[in-house]
Amino acid sequence: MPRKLKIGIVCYPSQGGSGVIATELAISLARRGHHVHLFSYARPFRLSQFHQNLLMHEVEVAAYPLLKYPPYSLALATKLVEVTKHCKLDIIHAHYAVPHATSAYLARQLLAPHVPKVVTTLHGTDITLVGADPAYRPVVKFSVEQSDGVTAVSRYLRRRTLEEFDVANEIVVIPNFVDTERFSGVVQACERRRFAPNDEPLLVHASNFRPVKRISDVVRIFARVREQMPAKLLMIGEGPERMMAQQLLREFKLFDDVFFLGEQEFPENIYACADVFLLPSEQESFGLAALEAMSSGVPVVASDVGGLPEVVVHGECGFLHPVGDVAGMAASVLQLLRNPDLHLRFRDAARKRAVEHFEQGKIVQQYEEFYFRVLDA
Ligand code: GMT
Repeated sequence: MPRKLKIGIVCYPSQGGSGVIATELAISLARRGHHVHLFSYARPFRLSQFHQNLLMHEVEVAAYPLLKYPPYSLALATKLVEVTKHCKLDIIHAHYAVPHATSAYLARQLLAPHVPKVVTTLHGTDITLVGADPAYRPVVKFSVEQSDGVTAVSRYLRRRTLEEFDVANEIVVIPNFVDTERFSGVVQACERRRFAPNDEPLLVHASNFRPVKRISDVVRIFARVREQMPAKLLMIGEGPERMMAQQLLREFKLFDDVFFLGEQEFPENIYACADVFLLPSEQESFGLAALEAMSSGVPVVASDVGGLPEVVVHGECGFLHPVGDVAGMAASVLQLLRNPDLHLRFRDAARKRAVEHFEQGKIVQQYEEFYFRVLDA
């Protein structure tokens, strides 16, 4: 009888990669027979139906006039204590260190001596941006070091964490994953004609439209491609830079060639129609959206930063260029669109790499084995 655990998973509910990974991990673990409890301030974006063995605990923050910023991390710690006591959780798995790792530490202190093990998964900006901020840095370092197990989503992020924080504990790399059956590139609902009435090539981008994603580069790459050939651009996601992107497209007189689709619950239906995925980020510890596109058979043109070279193999399933190299990225897009044989080879290679290295079942197994290792330590 395989060992079954009682696991708490903490995450942000947003569409961002860390919330997606945490939710898909919770669903997979529940399907494997573990009892899983998800903690967040709202129902996670990817938790769209009931799953056996999976319970959602919404953290409510009590407001009070004196408190300008209601302390979510304290309310989360309280919820973790309450559920752990009642359900005897074996593990609390915090996704994104800020503030989840700190709340998990606090909960474990309150639960002594019957304590769960705390696992923290580092996702990227919790180390490189937010965590590195002097306002949070010492507490993030402490919380990571107090974790019973620490994972990072890429070798790059493990390296950055050791460099920036000089943490004493071992950091195990467990990469992000993708459901390669769901993101297969073959779906009924592909509506290519709706976006490309004359069968124009379709470029796609997906992100939280924050400055780190360099949305203006996405627009500039598209503008250079459009100078050379017809094409359409699909923009998936929402965020602070959407208005800037729309304004820039009007200046380029390209607004009619772009579809802003907002947050998409089933991005696989969009990727199945796409020809190239663009991700010219300033920083990217992994780039989950690029992996989902690759699994759908879409070659990726991105920046050669962070963990992206661990996901996209340059010249095989996409092209990587220095941050800001809009001309180089546009040239790579045109090379793919003008050479059907090359494009087909890249499509096959992208799908093959996603299946062989990042398939959901294989990676979830690594998390399971890591839990057992932490519990038996
Ligand atoms: O930090 C963000 O911008 C959001 C964060 C998230 O919660 O999605 O993204 C990070 O985690 C993802 C999932 O592991 C990674 O795929 C992203 O590369 C990473 N973002 C950055 O490193 C900028």
